[in-house]
This record gives sequence, C-alpha cells and structure tokens, in this order.
Amino acid sequence: MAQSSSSESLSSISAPTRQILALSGGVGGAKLADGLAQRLAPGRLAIVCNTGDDFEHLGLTICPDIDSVLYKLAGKNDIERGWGLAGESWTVMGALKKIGGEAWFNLGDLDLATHLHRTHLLRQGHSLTDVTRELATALGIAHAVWPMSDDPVRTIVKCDGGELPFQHYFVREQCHPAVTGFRFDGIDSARPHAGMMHMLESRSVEAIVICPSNPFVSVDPILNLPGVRAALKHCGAPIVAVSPIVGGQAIKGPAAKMMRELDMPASAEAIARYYGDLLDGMVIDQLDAAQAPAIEALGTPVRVAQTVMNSGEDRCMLADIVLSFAGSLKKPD
Ligand code: FO1
Repeated sequence: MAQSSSSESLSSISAPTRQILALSGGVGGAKLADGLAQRLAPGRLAIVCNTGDDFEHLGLTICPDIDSVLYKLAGKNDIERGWGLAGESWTVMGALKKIGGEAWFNLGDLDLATHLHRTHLLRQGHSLTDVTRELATALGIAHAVWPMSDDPVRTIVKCDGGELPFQHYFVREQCHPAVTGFRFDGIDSARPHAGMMHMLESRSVEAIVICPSNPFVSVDPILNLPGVRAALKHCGAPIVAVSPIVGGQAIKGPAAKMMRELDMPASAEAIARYYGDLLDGMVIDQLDAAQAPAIEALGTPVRVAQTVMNSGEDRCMLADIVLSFAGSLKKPD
C-alpha cells in the first residue's frame, strides 16, 4: 500500500497539466468550445463564458452565453435556433402572453427549468461559478465551464436613439438600431473568474483561444475585466483568435453590422486590427485567404482553415487546427 501511495505522491508532484483557456460567447463560441471539449480531456480545458449578455427577466437570471456552451457540450442544444434546447415547447410562453406577460424573450418550457434552478440557487447565495458547475454536472459535462466573473456585468449597447440593455437590443429590437458603442455596467468592480486568473498568473496555461465570437459584445466584456488584459499579456502562452467574420459576414449575429456601423470594414483583417498586439496568431477562413498577407503585415501570423462549423467533425477539425497552430506559436519560456 505504502508503495502505491508513494508512487501516487510522486506522480502528483509531476509537472501540473497545462491547460487550454477558451474565451467564448454566443453561438460561434459555443461551437468551437465544443470542438475543443471533444479533443481535450476535462483537466486540459477551461471555457470562460461572457456574462455581459446576462439579464434579469421575469424575476429570473438569464445567462445565454453560459447556457449556449452548456447545452452544446451536452449535445442538447437546438441547432436551428442556435440557442436554447432541442425538442423545446413553448406552452408557458403562450400562457404568459395570454395573461399579458412579457413575451418578447422566448423562454422554452425545458429551458425554464435551467433559469428557475439557477435563479433559486443564486438567491440562496451560491456563486454563479458554483451554480454553473451544478448545471454542468447535471448535464453530464465534466469540463470546466466558468462565467467570466461571479459579479454582475451587463453590456449596454449605445445606439443613435440612446442606450439599450443587450437583450433588448439583440432580441426585442432584433439588432435593428445602429450602434455607436458599448458600455459594460459593473465591469470596474467585477472580479475576473479566479480560476482563469490563477491559470494565467501561475503560467499553467498552454494557450488561450479566443473563439469566433463577437469581439465587441462577447469577447470585450471578458478582456475588459480588471487585470485580464495584463494577465493575458504576461501569461507566457500564445493567444490565438478565430475570426468571427467570414467572407465579410458574421456566421450568426450582428458582428458584421456592428463593424460597419463603427466605420470598420467587416473583414477578418479588421478583426485582427481590432485585437491588435493582443494576438499571437489568427485563424481565418479559406474564403478570406487573400487577407492573410495584410494580417501578417500587422505582425500577426495567420493560419488559413475552414472555420465554418456545420458538424461535429468541423468543430473538431477546427479545434485541432487551432491547437496545433497555437503549439507552433509557443512563446519562449
Ligand atoms: N435569441 C433570440 O433571437 N430570440 C429569443 O427569443 C431568445 C431567447 C433566449 C432565451 C434563452 C437564451 O439562453 C438565449 C436566448 N436567445 C434568444 C439568444 C440570446 O439572446 C443570445 O444567444 C445571446 O445573448 C447572444 O449570443
């Protein structure tokens, strides 16, 4: 027995497993997060989710970007809609509408269980991290899925006509208003997720993957948390972003429209410029291969690949490409 315990103790002091940190928001983020989760064992991957889209609605705390990752990794997400659960029904929403309740934000009957349980646990004082872990475990997910912070951060979209909370812009107004900028309420006092900061500060992170998510409303809320940019800069691991813009379009969501409204070309090159020297590499789609030289001229190495993910195989292929690209960019220790 002693022997096994000493050998166990020996193995336990071996070099800590270096992890991949994925920053995710929206549908595109969840897809690549799923590909990475298929390829990496639970101890090798941590997925940090944007919580700027979260909001209190009908007395419930709604966390769309966390749920997109949870449902995707559990294989229960609705492919068509890109959010929510497959096999959903809308009985409660129909009844709510009949009695004059707010029905602009569609909460499916199955999805409501998530919001009811999460809200109940949060009201009991559990952290969003613990609640997310409980939901992940219940969904059979072993990978670490973390909120970017346990403190509330709320994305406010500045438009010509004033400011809108994110879901009002995205769902109620269907992204029609022209954007002029963004604000993240609560971000100055929000503490970045402790697990993420530990990975970055202990240099136990092997690479950081910025998933193909909207840079303004899915990635910036994470990057702008106090101390995150500095921790990323000094963590010694390569940072690779996958362009969310393919052929001048966002695969899903308002990223391209927002870029045009912010006087930026809706291009992979403009995304590279936007992230600037934060990136050690960028993966762009084959459709945008002609932009590779201009991006490399910025000092950002490029890998051209199929970044559009329409299947589990696509998600794993892109994950493989991103991981091998990051490995080739390893920074000198
Ligand atoms: N998006 C919509 O376009 N319409 C909806 O009614 C809607 C409801 C909804 C409910 C729960 C949830 O987790 C997500 C939901 N989404 C809806 C998507 C959500 O607005 C976006 O996924 C993110 O906030 C942006 O990626």
